[in-house]
Amino acid sequence: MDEAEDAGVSDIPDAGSAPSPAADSSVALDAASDTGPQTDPCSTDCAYGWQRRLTIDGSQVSEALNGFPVLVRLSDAHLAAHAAPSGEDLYFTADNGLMTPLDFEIEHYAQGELVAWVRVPSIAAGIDTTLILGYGDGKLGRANASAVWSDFHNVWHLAEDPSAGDAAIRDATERAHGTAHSSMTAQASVEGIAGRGLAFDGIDDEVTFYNDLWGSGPSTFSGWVKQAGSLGEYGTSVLSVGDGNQDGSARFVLSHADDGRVKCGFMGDDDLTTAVLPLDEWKYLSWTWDGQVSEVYIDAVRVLGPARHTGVATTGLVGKIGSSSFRFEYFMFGQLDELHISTTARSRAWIAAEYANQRPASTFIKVSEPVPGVLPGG
Ligand SMILES: [Ca+2]
Repeated sequence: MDEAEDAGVSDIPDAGSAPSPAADSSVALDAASDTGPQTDPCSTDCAYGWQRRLTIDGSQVSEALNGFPVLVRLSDAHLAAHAAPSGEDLYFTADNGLMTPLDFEIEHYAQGELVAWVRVPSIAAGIDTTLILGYGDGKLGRANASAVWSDFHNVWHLAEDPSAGDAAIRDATERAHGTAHSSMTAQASVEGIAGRGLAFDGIDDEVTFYNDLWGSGPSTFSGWVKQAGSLGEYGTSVLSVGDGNQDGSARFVLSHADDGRVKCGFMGDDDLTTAVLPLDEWKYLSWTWDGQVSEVYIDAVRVLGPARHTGVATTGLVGKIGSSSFRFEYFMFGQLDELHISTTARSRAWIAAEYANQRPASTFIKVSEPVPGVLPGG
C-alpha cells in the first residue's frame, strides 16, 4: 500500500512552477512528520484527497456473509477538516488494489460526524476484511442508497423529522416511505443507534406505510428498541404488516405483550418468548421466518424457536411502525431505530454480525489514520 500511496502523490499534476518530483516528495514527508497529516500540503493540492482503511474484525464474523450492509460510525477531526461540508465527496471502495467502488448510503454527516451504510460484497469468517473510506478529492455524489439495500425489502433509518409531511419517513429501498400521524412532532426525532431514531408516545403515535409483503414466504424483521413501558391494554408494536382479520393474515413484532414479554409471529399463530426487554436500554430485536419455523433473537441471542407455524397468508395494504396493522391497539411507548425487513430468513451468524456491528460501543470496525488518496477505480 505504501507504494500505491507514493504513486498517488507523485502522479498529481502540478499546476504551479513544476518543482522536481524529489522536492515535492520531501516537502510532503517533512510536513507530515512535523505537524501531522492535517497540514500535509496534499490537503490542498492532492487531486485524490484522503483515504482511511476500515478493518472489519474477522473474529466477530462466524460465517462468510455476502452483500452485508456494514454500519460505519466515525467522529473525526480530519474528516471535518477535509471532507466536503455535507460529506458529498465521501466514497467507499474495496481494498483490493483496484479500489473497486462500493455502494453506500450516508445516513448522517455533519462536521466530521459520519453515519454510513456500506454494502460489502463478501466478508470472510475469522479473517479481517478491509475497506477504504475516501474524501476530499472534490468529486461529489457517489452515494447510491437503494443499491446498498438491494437484498432488503424495506429499510427505515427513522432519521427524518416525522412532522415533515406525507412520506417523510424514508424507506432506503424506495419501496414504502412512511407517513407519521397524530401528535408526532420534530421533537420525536431522537438520538438513535445509527444516527437519529424516533420516539413514540404510547398513546397515538404511529407511522404508516404501504405493505406489499404478502403470502407465506420467508421474512426477517429487525430493529432496535428502547422500551419505555406500555400504556395500552395489550402492549406495544415495533413493526406490523397486513390488515386482514383472518388467522395468519398479519405478521408482527411486539416488543411488550402479555406479561411484558416479546411476541412475534402471525395473527392467530404467534409466539410469546420468555424474554422481557429491560426498560430504557437499546436492544436489538430480530424475528426470522423461513416459511416453516420462526426464531426470535434479542441482542443476537436466540430467545425462541425454532417454532412451527401453519396457515400463514399475509394480506392487505396496511403496514405500521410503532403500532399494529390489525385490529387491536398496540401503540409503541419508547424509541425505535433501524427497522429493516428482508424477504429471506437471515442466519444466526448474519444477525450476530449485525449486532456486533451496530451495538453501542461496538469494536467491529477499526479506522486507520488518514493517508493521501490514490485514484478510485484503478
Ligand atoms: Ca437511524
